Amino acid sequence: MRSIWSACALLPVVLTGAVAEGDWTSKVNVQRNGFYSLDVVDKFAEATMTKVDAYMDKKIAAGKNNGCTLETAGVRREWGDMTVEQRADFINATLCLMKAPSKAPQDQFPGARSRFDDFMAYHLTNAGSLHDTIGLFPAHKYFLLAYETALRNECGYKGYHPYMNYDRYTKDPVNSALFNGNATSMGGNGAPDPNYKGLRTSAGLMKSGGGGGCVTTGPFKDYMATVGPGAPMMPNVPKNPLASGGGYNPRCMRRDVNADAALGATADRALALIQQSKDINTFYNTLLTPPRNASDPYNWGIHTAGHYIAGGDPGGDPMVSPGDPIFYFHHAALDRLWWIWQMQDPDTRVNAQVSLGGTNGASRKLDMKWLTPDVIPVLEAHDGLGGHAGAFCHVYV
Ligand SMILES: *[C@@H]1O[C@H](CO)[C@@H](O)[C@H](O)[C@H]1NC(C)=O
Ligand SMILES: *[C@@H]1O[C@H](CO)[C@@H](O)[C@H](O)[C@H]1NC(C)=O
Ligand SMILES: *[C@@H]1O[C@H](CO)[C@@H](O)[C@H](O)[C@H]1NC(C)=O
Ligand SMILES: [Cu+2]
Repeated sequence: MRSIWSACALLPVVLTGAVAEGDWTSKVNVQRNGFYSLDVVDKFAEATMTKVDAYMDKKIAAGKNNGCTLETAGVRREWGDMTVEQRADFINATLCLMKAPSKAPQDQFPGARSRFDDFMAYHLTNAGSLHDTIGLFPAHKYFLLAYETALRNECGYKGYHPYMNYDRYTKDPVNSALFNGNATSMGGNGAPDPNYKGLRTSAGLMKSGGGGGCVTTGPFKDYMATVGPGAPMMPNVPKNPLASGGGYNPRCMRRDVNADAALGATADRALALIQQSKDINTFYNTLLTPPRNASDPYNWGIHTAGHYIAGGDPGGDPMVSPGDPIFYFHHAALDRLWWIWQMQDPDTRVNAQVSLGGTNGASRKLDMKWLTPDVIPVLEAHDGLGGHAGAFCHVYV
């Protein structure tokens, strides 16, 4: 079913009656915010859903879907497509996680004071395996699932994790539903920090968007980042009392909401990444480090671009970036792009592993320690529709 919630949410469903067989929109609840028109990736993703539907029919017939169907799959939506009430529920669950007790080993991470902090602590100490060629996509998929599961099981959240469509934040991000700083946003820009001039990247300087200081508006204005820094990208981030970075280092959350960053992750770029990457190595390389192009001022690569749409500390620190809840919106967005890429040719692409640098992925296991009990073979986290006995069962719309 499709509904434009800004108009009249459930009416069309009641009135439509019979839906054509094989029509995926009868299986997945699509909500769109009329404020945003569909971009080229949204349209491509909708067209891909027909393939996904056929793929799932085959998988179900072969008894390999582990109970996952399009009807039961969790729906991960763009923040702007969620209703204001859904956003409020999500924010409440995030605030709950920020108060829930830590399960990380306190001798190693005296700085981890909450369940939210646990994810920062894990990312800090496992950055290598989370980001190498074999790990990047599946390990972040599992990390996101663990986080979403904590929101649901430990904080009563009924929905699924939102993602951000970068393209919606290229023009006026500080006035968007995501960053406008009101009570149902994910918090505003940081206060201006004259010492923050921007970020040096291999593609040139990403100029400051005018923030860089503490976030003072929205639901997370009182939140304090605790562990880290690990590799700070901002001036004047206080040092952690422990060399490991795991000590207690309470500091405000800083951000630089940056449209120039978002311009490196436009829908055109994302579509080109999906359509022009014929194999997973190309997809990985282009996502992380696109070919140098001196006439392109925003050639950051979509991965870097997404991280610096909010940047700051801890969000812009590659070791402790999950300390800004916006981290998960970015990694859900990357997971969406990977999934759309896989679904163009699921038989060969779902299990395709990056094979650069000689790391052997066949035996890799994902062990998220205090985040989630199950240690799983890495390939189970390649399959978003049935992997790990059906624990992975999501669609992005
Ligand atoms: C969020 O939590 C606050 C305080 O705990 C509560 O007043 C409010 O009703 C909750 N909002 C939603 C949408 O559940
Ligand atoms: C926050 O801003 C968004 C976007 O303008 C709006 O849809 C939403 O209703 C606002 N929330 C509150 C609590 O005012
Ligand atoms: C380089 O960037 C320019 C400006 O954005 C663009 O028009 C051109 O197509 C790019 N070249 C390549 C090879 O991607
Ligand atoms: Cu990461």
